[in-house]
Amino acid sequence: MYGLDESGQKKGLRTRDVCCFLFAGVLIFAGGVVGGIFIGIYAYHGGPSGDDVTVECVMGKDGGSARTTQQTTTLPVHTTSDQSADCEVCPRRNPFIPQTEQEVFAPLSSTEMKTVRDFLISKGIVTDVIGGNVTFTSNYITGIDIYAPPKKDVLEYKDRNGRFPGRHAKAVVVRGGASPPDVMEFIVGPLNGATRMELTELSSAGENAFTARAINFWEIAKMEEVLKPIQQVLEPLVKESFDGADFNGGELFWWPYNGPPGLNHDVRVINLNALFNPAYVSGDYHLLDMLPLSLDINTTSQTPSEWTIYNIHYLNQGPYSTAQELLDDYNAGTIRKVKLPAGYRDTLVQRFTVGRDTSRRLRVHADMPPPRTYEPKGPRYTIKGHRINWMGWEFDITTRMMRGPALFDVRFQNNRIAYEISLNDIVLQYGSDSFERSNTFYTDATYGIGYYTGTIKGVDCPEHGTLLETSFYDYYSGEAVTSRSICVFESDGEGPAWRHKSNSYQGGLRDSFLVVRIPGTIVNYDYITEFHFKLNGQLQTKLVATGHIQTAFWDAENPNHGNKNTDDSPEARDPFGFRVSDFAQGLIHNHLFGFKVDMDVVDANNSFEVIHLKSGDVVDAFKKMNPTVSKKPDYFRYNVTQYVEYETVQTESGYKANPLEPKYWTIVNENYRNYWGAKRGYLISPMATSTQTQVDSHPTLGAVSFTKYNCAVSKRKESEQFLDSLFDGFRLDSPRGDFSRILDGENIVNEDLVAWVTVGFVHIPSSEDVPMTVAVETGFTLKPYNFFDRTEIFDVPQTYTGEYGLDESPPDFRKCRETD
Ligand SMILES: *[C@@H]1O[C@H](CO)[C@@H](O)[C@H](O)[C@H]1NC(C)=O
Ligand SMILES: *[C@@H]1O[C@H](CO)[C@@H](O)[C@H](O)[C@H]1NC(C)=O
Ligand SMILES: *[C@@H]1O[C@H](CO)[C@@H](O)[C@H](O)[C@H]1NC(C)=O
Ligand SMILES: *[C@@H]1O[C@H](CO)[C@@H](O)[C@H](O)[C@H]1NC(C)=O
Ligand SMILES: [Cu+2]
Repeated sequence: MYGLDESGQKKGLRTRDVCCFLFAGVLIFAGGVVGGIFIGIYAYHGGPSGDDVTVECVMGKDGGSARTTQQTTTLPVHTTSDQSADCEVCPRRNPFIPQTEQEVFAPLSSTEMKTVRDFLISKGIVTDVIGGNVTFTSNYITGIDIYAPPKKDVLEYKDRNGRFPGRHAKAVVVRGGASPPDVMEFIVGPLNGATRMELTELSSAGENAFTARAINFWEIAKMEEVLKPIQQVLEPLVKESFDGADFNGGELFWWPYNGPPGLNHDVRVINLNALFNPAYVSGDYHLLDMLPLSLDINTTSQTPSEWTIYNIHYLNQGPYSTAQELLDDYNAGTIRKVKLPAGYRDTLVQRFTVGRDTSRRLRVHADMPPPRTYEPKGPRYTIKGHRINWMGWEFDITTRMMRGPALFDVRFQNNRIAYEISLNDIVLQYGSDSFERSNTFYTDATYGIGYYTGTIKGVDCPEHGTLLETSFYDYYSGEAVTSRSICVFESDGEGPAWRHKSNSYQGGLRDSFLVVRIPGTIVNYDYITEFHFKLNGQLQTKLVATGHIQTAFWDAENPNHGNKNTDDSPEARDPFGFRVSDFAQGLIHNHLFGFKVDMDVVDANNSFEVIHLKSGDVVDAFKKMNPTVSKKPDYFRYNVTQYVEYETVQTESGYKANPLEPKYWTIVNENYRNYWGAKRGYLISPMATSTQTQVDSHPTLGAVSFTKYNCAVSKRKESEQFLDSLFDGFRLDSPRGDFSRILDGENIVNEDLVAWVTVGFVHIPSSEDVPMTVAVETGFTLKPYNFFDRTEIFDVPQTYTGEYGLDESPPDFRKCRETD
């Protein structure tokens, strides 16, 4: 297609550089002559800034001939880019269907959040104080989310044309003015005004202590104030140690989100860690330059003047109860010191910047646009509010600021598969050889997972995607923040969903699937939640992590590193990870993502069947099904075989993924059988995943005990809405959301079941995590398992030629220009 200039003359293969020539040469062998010429011409032109050549839909008015040209001619055609502008823009079918009735699950609107806030004010639960006027004795809202009404009411409405159950909200309220002060969650609803709004308390007064609330910036601002005298005392130390930087000069900052260093729920002790953070002025935290100065601050009292500061550590040396004691030792030279080189601070921005490295030459052809996909006839999905229909699939999508994205009422081919598939929490547990980072622990739902603020154009969502609205409550302004952060698009699988090529026929189906993607940021990390709806009834839920890692100060002289003359490179690593920069170590940690998967296979009357994959004695293979088989049948050549054992799990149970003992976790409905008599079911299949790798005695495990299982199944209850509590991260010694409250031995045969699925990965950062961790993913797939009578994919046009069937090709289309 490329290779001739306007006069029809073949361009010579001239090279700008040897590298490019060699690359072209390789491609000539690999890709054939056309590819080679293409590369040659490209090299000659020096990229697309030269004459653009294209054959893309030359004949705009008559798509047919453009198609013929592309398919039949091997002769390169040269047109100008102006001609491609002539060609028609792809028709954009409007996916939206007018939304007439209210939705149960869609994210709350700004008006609804205002309704909730006004209502809580009118009830005297909070005051209308906001922003800078909030104090530690204020009662105020920190979060408002859409809340699902009782399932039976929703099903009555959705399945049997019953009454609209109303839209409901859940509010998280910090009650500094209560006695005792506490944190509470309230349900408010219905918001639609049909009946009187009601208030339901999810906990009793005082049940969730005030000390269990999330850290917010009022507390941070007060801590910064209280720290001023200490900063004053330490000025000579920090200036000498940290390349002349000083807190008071605005060059040093404190990182407040290390998690709770104390186990005691009665007190609130926050660990602060000094860091360089030039981005602080814009409210960002860059955690690649943590410094070895740290302290604990007891913020239990509601009167900041009563806060105490202690456990001051410098290079792991301490604890000092006052800054002066540390300074005295420092000045006396009785402790180890660190001295960053002069000019180090000038390199900070360059250390975390992810702007392109302009000192590097671009890779060959990197200035050409990469491949892209488009929809020749517009989207094949329709959207009504937040309910989406695509190729037999139908579901509601929503997001919640505390817990993140959720699907509700998921159906395929008119069968309900799941009532809810929702992210519930993201857990991170770190390890470090430092006072300040060894305790780092997060349950992200404590702070909120779903603060979505829109997509990055050109990165998050393909141009043909459709964006849907999300919302969260901004407790500083007291108002909702809405953004279009849910990206819906059809993806070209670019390969076979299935294929077969035999002597008598060949056929296949080029895969395509629907993606719902919600990208978000939680301080340093970015988490992208994705749902992939497949043509054959599979539904994949994925969590993708990218962003900046958290580090600890790399202390090159750390005495715990031992003998440097060993071959264990103690100058580059210690038991908690690798050095990744001059003074930074990437810390070992895990990411665990907990989901609620409320399966309704056909209906809500389900059982959990585990299929155990076994290998062993032939007689054993028969034992469970038929105990009378006592001798290996003669027709078995070997006395060992692989086989399966079916187990209907009787009571609530949890399992770990273990490749050495493979299991199929299936949710089945014994009242509905496929044509062959098997219980219709769905399989819960984790992607590559880690498990909870901490020993059970790890102090954080009580707060996140759900992570002990990759798949746990319980009987569904309205009172068991989420897999953990928002507040346990701050009361490690007495968690109230322990998973044993859910797995408490109830019958799970022929019941409404919830599978609590936890997947994740262990992260031992390496130098390639700086400055940016490139996307890693995990997740799980729900797969039809005896749900249909045969492969559920032959009701879409496919490619087929040969005997036994109808010759067919995918739907025809006119070449067109991608929608702008
Ligand atoms: C705080 O309250 C004062 C007095 O009511 C008001 O003028 C001011 O705007 C408030 N500030 C904020 C940030 O809400
Ligand atoms: C923290 O402060 C509270 C209240 O001021 C006090 O009762 C408690 O003993 C302190 N705890 C520690 C560990 O300092
Ligand atoms: C299978 O047979 C072999 C030889 O006959 C014997 O050594 C072995 O123990 C048998 N294995 C089992 C699982 O029965
Ligand atoms: C669920 O199915 C079982 C087995 O058919 C039946 O006995 C039971 O009544 C059903 N439960 C409900 C709530 O429909
Ligand atoms: Cu990580």
